[in-house]
Amino acid sequence: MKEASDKFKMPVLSSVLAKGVLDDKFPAYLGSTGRVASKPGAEIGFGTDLIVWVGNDVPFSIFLFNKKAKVIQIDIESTKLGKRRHADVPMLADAKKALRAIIDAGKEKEASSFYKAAIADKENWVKWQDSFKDSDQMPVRPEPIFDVLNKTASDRAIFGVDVGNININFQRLVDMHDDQKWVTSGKYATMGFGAPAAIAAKVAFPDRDVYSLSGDGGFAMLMEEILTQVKYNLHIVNVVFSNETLGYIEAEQTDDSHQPLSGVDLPATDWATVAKGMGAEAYTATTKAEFQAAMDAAQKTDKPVLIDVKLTHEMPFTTEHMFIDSAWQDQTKIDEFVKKYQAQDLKPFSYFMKQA
Ligand SMILES: Cc1cc2nc3c(=O)[nH]c(=O)nc-3n(C[C@H](O)[C@H](O)[C@H](O)COP(=O)(O)OP(=O)(O)OC[C@H]3O[C@@H](n4cnc5c(N)ncnc54)[C@H](O)[C@@H]3O)c2cc1C
Ligand SMILES: Cc1ncc(C[n+]2csc(CCOP(=O)(O)OP(=O)(O)O)c2C)c(N)n1
Ligand SMILES: [Mg+2]
Repeated sequence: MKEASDKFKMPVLSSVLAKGVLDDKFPAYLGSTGRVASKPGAEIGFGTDLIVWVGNDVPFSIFLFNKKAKVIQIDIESTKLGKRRHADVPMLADAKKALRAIIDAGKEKEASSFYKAAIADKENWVKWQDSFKDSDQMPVRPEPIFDVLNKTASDRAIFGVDVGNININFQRLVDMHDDQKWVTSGKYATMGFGAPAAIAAKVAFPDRDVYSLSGDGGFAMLMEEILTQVKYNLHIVNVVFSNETLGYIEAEQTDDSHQPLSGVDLPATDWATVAKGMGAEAYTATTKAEFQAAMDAAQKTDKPVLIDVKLTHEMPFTTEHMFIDSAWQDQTKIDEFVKKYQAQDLKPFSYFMKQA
């Protein structure tokens, strides 16, 4: 994939589940598109006029890409060809072999304005995200927490990821590299998935460092799995992001259905006490420094560990309803959006196209 991207100067998007297919730091890898996505990923999906679709079965693809784009689709199962949207050139083939043949047959391309703009758009996005790494905003933002996690997790770490805003934050803020692995409940979106997934990972790979990452709602659904971790003496670090809401749904109610919030608030809960009651080691983190101290302590024990991060109630930047482009969007809405997400330093894709 990397070779194809380099040779033909094509930016790469992946499905959410394929995060890790390339190192996140590869400049032309823009992440995913949709709601669980990066800003450049979501923009490029709509900006492209050619998609080479490699082993991808994303259910809502039709909504995430330029409907007029031409599609070359490679899939190993014939039932997948044209399943999600029309394919102009369907190829029934193994992705690796097909890409190899395409790379060998094709001529190297010069970098187009589109390619250059995509890379600049990603740089702008990464820089913007990085600007919050040492934020002392209280309650803490996700960026400082993921900065510690990125620096602490080994090159062979495994992450069991729950369902909720953790999908968005994990997608954007974890720099997958080397032999790291991760899993979430893709098509079924089953909350409560994180802790049992981490147990499965630790049993299958006992010599690797394993993390479960969950929201407070998702963790509440299967928190008794801490008992299993204690019973079988599994050294798993369970991070619970407590924002006292079913945040992913709160954001949908605000942005999609524009309704008064309904049934999303969760009571403040002391997850560290809950976990200690079950026999795990547990910590509460309200700042980056406290999270770092808890992660350091977690490296020094063989027991299961829980870290309850008291996270901001602010929702992640939405890629589905962005108002950032004054060329065609209402300035009042842009001002409101930019203020809400502290997005003053983010520029729209059209800006980078003009520069390229
Ligand atoms: C809360 C939540 C929100 C989500 N939001 C998004 C979102 O915004 N955007 C998004 O992209 N996803 C999102 N997802 C994930 C989404 O629901 C799907 O699970 C995911 O996109 C499917 O990924 P996939 O197509 O790579 O994998 P799969 O569904 O496993 O499909 C793999 C495809 O590859 C083919 N294949 C396998 N092996 C080969 C081979 N050797 N050669 C060629 N073809 C092969 C298969 O036949 C199949 O068609 C979300 C999930 C959750 C939990
Ligand atoms: C079993 C189950 N019930 C409901 C949902 C719908 N749903 C998706 S995300 C979400 C909220 C997740 O809340 P939380 O775990 O607190 O994470 P947050 O988004 O607040 O970080 C809900 C209710 C689901 N995916 N699975
Ligand atoms: Mg929550």
